[in-house]
Amino acid sequence: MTDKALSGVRILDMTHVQSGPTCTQLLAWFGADVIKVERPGVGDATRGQLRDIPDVDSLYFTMLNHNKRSITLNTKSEAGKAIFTKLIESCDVMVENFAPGALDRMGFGWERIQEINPRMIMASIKGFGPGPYQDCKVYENVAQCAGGSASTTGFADGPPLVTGAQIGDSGTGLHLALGIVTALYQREQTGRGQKVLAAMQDGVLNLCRVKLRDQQRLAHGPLKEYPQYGEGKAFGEATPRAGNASGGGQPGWILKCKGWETDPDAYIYFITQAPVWKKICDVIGKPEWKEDTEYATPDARLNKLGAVFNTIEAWTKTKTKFEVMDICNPLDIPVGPILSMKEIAEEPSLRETGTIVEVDHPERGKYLTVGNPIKLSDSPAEVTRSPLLGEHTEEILSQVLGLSSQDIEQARADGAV
Ligand code: CAO
Repeated sequence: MTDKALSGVRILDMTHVQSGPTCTQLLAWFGADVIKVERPGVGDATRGQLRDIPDVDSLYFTMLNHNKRSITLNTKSEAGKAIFTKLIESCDVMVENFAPGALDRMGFGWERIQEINPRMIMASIKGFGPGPYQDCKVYENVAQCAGGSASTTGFADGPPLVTGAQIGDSGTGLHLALGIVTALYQREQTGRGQKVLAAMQDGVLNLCRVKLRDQQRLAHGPLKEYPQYGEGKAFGEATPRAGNASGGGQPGWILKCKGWETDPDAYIYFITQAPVWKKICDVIGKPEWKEDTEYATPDARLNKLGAVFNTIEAWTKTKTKFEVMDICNPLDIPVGPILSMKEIAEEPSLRETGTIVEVDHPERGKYLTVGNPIKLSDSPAEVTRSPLLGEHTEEILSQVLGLSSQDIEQARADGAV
């Protein structure tokens, strides 16, 4: 009897930093047994990065490694390699996001892994897929830049911008998790493992799909929903930065709300969705726009969106962002408050759904984390704390690999674990 969706699936987690750990954390939340392999005495580099409390695993680490077990293992030593081989025999999936070539240098390339366990699914995150940059080491912002996000983010008259959402790391982790469960499903029919690759550039580009759409629309005329169209500025050869314009066919913008002079997050996203235009005119005190041919249709408004939003803003500035929500939502006018991380952390409904979770850690005490954003009715995620470095070494060696206490002592004496 399984009590979680991925119960019975064992993951050999060779991931580090952010991209790979987000993937294996999701699989752990779905019930997989995730065994995180870390270098003895060192561990995942993020344990020590951006520490807020001396000598305690950082929030960076704890928030990316829930529900996992940690074994320390030197996979480059001979004794360590023997244990690693047994782990490959005992697991269903290996997940890794080492720099290109690192696994081959360790002696565990794809051919060797298949020899050891033909059912093994080997899932990798790399910065780039095959091609000129395949050997590059890559971090989040490199992927955002190479995947088309940075060139299309920011204001047209400013430099490219990276976004706060970790679309290169966590976004690619999410893509890889889908690849892994898909490969597990295919293995049900074929009995064979396979390689799964998610390149960060590809993952970012997938999330920037609408910008490649706009690149092709450019050949047929200006992008009328982009602010520069209304400003009479010419378009260049590539999709420009669109500021806060909506990515879809319904124009939107970020507008100031009451208190914006002192509160950096007193703003609202306001969408002038065509079907509710007349209601918007009434709400903002411009009923005459309803029948005015200069404003009545979406096409007529396109060359004066800036002025339209300035007028709406004159109204939103008289209300808090939550008052704007309260007035607009019953009228089906799509608006979204700019929520600060503080507001999100304190939002009771997010606590109730398990999207924000309070976790207790033996060394740091209580802290907040983001729980599983994907809710399965028959497999609810329960968030448990991240492991200490090597916390489960003995348990895994004896219970998973069946090593005797003498074998374990020997492995310690050899410096393998
Ligand atoms: N035992 C022994 N050696 C181990 C080990 C273990 N348990 N775990 C890791 N190592 C070794 C690796 O084998 C590698 O050794 P070699 O360089 O001799 O082959 C070494 O540790 C370092 O691995 P690395 O090159 O992956 O790590 P790095 O810190 O230099 O680079 C990163 C980090 C993220 C840039 C690189 O791993 C990378 O490009 N990964 C792919 C893309 C990716 O996931 N990026 C997102 C990271 S999150 O922002």
